[in-house]
Amino acid sequence: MKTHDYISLEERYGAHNYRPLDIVVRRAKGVWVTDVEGKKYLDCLAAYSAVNQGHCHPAILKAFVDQAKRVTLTSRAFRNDQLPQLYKILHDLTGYEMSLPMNTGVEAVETAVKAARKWGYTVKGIPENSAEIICATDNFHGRTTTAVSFSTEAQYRSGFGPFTPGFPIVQYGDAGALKRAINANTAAFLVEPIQGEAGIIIPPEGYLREAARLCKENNVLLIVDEIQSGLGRSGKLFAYEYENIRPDMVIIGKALAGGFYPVSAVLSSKEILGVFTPGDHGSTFGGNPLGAAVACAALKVLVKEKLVERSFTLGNYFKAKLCAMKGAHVKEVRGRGLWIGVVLDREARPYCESLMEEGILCKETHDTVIRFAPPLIITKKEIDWACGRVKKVFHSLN
Ligand code: IF1
Repeated sequence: MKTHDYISLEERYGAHNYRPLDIVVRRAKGVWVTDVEGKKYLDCLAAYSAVNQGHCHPAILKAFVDQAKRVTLTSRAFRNDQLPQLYKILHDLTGYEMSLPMNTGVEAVETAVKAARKWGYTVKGIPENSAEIICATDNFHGRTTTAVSFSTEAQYRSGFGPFTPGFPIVQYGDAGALKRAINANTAAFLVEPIQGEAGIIIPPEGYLREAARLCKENNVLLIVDEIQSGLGRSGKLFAYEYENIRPDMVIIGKALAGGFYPVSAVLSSKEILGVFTPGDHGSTFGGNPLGAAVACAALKVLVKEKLVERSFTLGNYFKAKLCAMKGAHVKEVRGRGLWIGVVLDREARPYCESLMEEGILCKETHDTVIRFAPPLIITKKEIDWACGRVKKVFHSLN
């Protein structure tokens, strides 16, 4: 079968909730992806940061295969020998006392929401059914009905109501707005330290620090969604480190299992995660031995290959080279680490299509932003190669 055969099958039998670029991937290794025609591409999306360690990383692959041969799923009705090791690695790496494993990112978001609400009722003393969790404009926390209940993007909500109540919205980046929204029923503030889907938006300097201070002052939990920004993408282990804060809860996912498996988690303290008692919350697959073994291996790769440091250094290098291409339609280049948004004064989709023709895979966000977020194992030489192609595309579309 050729590219168009796969596409027509997919269009005929699959729901149309995506409009992908017309490349059909057959295999991938490291930063390189090969389509069914045998053409090679440099991946500058890294599955929205789920493959920070690079595609099919050999060490993670080995852990995956070895564990798959032993035991894959026990359910949480029984214990398994991999999950405790994941707990320990997460604790040692992040300093958080405890964690709670889930599968997809949005499930971990839901977990954090439930923990914050229950903490609000049982610890803070908020009257029943009136806890509020403040969220920010232009947030992206996933696609469940609760997550879209606090979205401000019309398309993500339209047709999906009624919505879950209890999520007031404040302007992202405006600490004064947060201050005004906090009241006696506020259990938490949920925020992305850098907004990915909104277009790689870095909040004003001091915003997160002030938010953390306001939360502390008012006995409100600060929940940071690091599902996309975390685990090295921003050039730090967590993007919140840029403001030297310590959130009460951190939500991680995506790169936690290096793209092999959906593994997410909420990191927090004994006090906060201690609100859950047996039966309160759970998941058939959350904390399964296959996912836990893969996540352990993926975190070890992150440390061993110094991917956080690589992201910081190579991100600055890549960003500087892209900055030098500012011109007629390229208005701004922003980002942290290997997470870079190139802002155009027109539609980014044709640029992504031309880049694909040139062998570079990336994805537009919010119409006018091209995002570059390659696996963190990318080399300087590969960045140079990519920049040559990007320059050519920018010139040809001028
Ligand atoms: C899609 C975006 C990226 C996330 C943050 C939670 C989740 C995500 C900060 C939910 C997921 C996704 C999902 C994916 C596209 C992707 C995305 F453009 F939509 F925003 F990465 F930029 N918090 N992000 O970024 O995690 O449940 O999906 O595991 O197609 O919806 P999930």
